[in-house]
Amino acid sequence: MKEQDWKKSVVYQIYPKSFNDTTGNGEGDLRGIIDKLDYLQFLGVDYLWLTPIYDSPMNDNGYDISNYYEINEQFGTKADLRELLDAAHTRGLKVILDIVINHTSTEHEWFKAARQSKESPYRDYYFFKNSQDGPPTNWMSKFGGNAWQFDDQTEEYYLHLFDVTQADLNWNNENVRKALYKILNYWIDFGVDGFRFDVINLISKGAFEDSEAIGKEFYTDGPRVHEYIHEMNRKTFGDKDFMTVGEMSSTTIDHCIQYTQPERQELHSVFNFHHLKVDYKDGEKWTNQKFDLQQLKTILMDWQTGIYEGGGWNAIFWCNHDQPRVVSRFGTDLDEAMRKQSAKTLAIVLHLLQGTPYIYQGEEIGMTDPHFTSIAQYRDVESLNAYHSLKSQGYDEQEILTILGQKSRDNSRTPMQWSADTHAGFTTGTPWIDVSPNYETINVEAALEDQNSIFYMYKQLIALRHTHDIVTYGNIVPRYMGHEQLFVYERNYEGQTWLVVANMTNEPAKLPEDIEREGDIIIENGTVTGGYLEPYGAYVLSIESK
Ligand code: TEU
Repeated sequence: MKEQDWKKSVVYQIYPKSFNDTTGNGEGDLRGIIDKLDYLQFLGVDYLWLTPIYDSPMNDNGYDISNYYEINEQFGTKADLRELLDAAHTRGLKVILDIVINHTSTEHEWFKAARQSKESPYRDYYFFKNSQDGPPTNWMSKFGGNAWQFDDQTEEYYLHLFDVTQADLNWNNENVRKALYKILNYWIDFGVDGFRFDVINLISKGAFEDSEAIGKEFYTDGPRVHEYIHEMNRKTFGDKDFMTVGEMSSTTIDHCIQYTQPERQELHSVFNFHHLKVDYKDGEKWTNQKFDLQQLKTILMDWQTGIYEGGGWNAIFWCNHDQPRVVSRFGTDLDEAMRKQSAKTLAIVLHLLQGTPYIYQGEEIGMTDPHFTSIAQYRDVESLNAYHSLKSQGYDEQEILTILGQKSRDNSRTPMQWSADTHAGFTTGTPWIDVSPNYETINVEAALEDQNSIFYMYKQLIALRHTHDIVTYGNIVPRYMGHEQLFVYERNYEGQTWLVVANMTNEPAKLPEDIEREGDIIIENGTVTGGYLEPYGAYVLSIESK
């Protein structure tokens, strides 16, 4: 395994269910990942993050774990995972497992025991509360509805911040923490190289009181969250050659500095999602609104400068398995030439930022939203709940499909497009979710054959991070933040300056009179004519430091 500073690494996220199927059952599997390791090594990434592959009833596609020690047979076996780890390590790739320890499936043995009786030793593993006049609090689940479910076996409510089949664990109970650390150490001893911690900033619940909103203030970055994460660090991965990233729901820059300052021994890096809510109308996800570029630039730069100056570490990303495809969201997929141009510019803007970049499967070939036309094509529990909620609010079918078409998590969960063969070469069976109809032109095979493809832009950007310390260690200076089309920033390191200039719109953008135009060209994606940078054009210059 190549030894290199994890801060110079790039992570590739795999959603195994949609990556590559080798059994013909229409769902991706671990052996399918093994078959594509040469492709991932050629792309140049360093880590592979697999979303959950443990035993699960799959109500939330694996984020509802029923046994942390077993691999869901739909993905394969522990022997397959062992072979995957060995084959990845042989190629200099490392593997991160997704670990969901804010909640378990209600099919987990702990929960089944807990709901048997109020005297169960597992009762206090969860939040069961007696309440005579309805749910204990008015908190809302992130998947819709109240966050408390009445359990008629013992006539009490239990807390579920997500789906009703995902019961929140009580981290205040030391036995819960000990049992979870045992799980982490099992997978560390198995040989994995890192963890992605699902909604880890929600594990410390404070008071249980009614909220003016949906209740986030009582459990987001909760009162003991840093204490718990530090303890987890010390009891499991802290002193190992291991990389961790925490998914932080609705968090703050200050907390993320605390989560990632090395001396605090908590996590290596964190994801936040504020930049991916700039197309939410009045903060509401299930709306159809064009994104606000100024907001996007401001949020990204606030987090870049804030975390950098605070000595923390960002995970930087456009897409994941919960988000729409970035080229459809912040670029354009309406015109083939502009799809390629905008996808490359989005890659340039992200990969030259400070932090660890994440590439979500298919992003490297500019996969788009599938633009489903029927609710029957959707699979995601969050999206189906939203459909019924919007229906009950009186929205008509087409309005709802437009909103889902823009925001649904299924947008990124359609099968990986490997070739122009049937089902995009993903499966010889019937895929669990429809393949995007553009697979015959947008696929890995075509991308590898086209030296000007989006794929080779990603490959070039990954290589730049590996070979130029300025990308990893440079500071970041926002420029021309008021420009309505351009996204411009500098990176500075040891007397060197890189200037990133990107036109984030489908119209030519007038360059500021005083912007630097002379320098060594690092990347060129588009031309400047008469002082205008072409639509979705971008360039990166190495210029004299001021
Ligand atoms: O997602 C956390 C989360 O807040 C999600 O609701 C996500 O931000 C939202 O869907 C975006 O609109 C994590 C996992 O990534 C997600 O797949 C799981 O469903 C969720 O936790 C529960 O485990």
